Amino acid sequence: MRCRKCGQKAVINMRQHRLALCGEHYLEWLPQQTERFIKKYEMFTRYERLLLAVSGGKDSLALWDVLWRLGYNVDGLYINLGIDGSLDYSNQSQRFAQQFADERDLKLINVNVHEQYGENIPEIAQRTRRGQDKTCSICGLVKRHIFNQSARDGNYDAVITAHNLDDEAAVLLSNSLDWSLERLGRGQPLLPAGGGFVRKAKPFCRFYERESAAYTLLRGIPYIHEECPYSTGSKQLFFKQDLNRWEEHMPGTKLRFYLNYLTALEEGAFPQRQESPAELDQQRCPICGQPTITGNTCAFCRLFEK
Ligand code: Q46
Ligand code: ZN
Ligand code: ZN
Repeated sequence: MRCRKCGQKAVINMRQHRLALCGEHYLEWLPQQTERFIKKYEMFTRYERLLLAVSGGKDSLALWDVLWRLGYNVDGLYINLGIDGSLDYSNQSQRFAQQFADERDLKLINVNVHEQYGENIPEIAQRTRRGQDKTCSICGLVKRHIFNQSARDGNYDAVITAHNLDDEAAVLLSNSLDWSLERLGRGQPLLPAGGGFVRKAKPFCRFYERESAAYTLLRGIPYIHEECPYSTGSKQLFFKQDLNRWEEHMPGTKLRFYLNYLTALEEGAFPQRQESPAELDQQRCPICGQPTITGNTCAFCRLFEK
């Protein structure tokens, strides 16, 4: 397989685009495409302050590297969840994130869930006696809360996550199987700010997982290779494996599934929230001040009330 641009040996073949590239041209292509998506979905500009959720894994470090090289003003946020497993998972991933930031003189904000709230994720899950998928839903809730809070405290213009196409397609499949119209109504690559929520963007949403992994490897960025021990056997992983099987036989399936969904979203196929920003502003948690759907104590504060 040869690089389409220079004819040298290709290191990656993206069958969904019918495009093979050598290392040098791939390292040019991925940032160019990222810039294209940022502009297409009007995510953010170089004049804004951005906060990126950094996990120490390949996607978030690749995205941080790309945004930094493209000249965006982006700080990182690492949330130490207190997940140890056999590999001291959280502390190890924090070290990779910190090393990345130090080497480029970038700012990384560290939040330790146990130090801040008195319990880490496995302890909360144990106290509330949740199963594995529920541990992930608690973890997601805690991460979203801290992420939004940190962005508001630091006056950031937008928060960024490194969700890739495999993540988005798996969530889409899960929500489609559940016919969860409310969730299907908010799967855009850009969610505007409103009612106490900071603008949220996903610049990697159109890249396959193997593409961000290839970028990290070609750039020689050290990252945590182990997956979180709670991800094994999760529903999300199950959907990803199925989608990969379909992709193998029908290249482009994941991309088509996601892009056609975005078109359907734009055409109004799913209900959008009707409240105005002013109405949403009324709906704040009396304990933490963050937005809630009901206007009562938010799910995060309820988790710690119990
Ligand atoms: S970190 Fe948290 Fe993930 Fe681990 S506990 Fe589940 S949600 S799998 S992205
Ligand atoms: Zn080339
Ligand atoms: Zn609250």
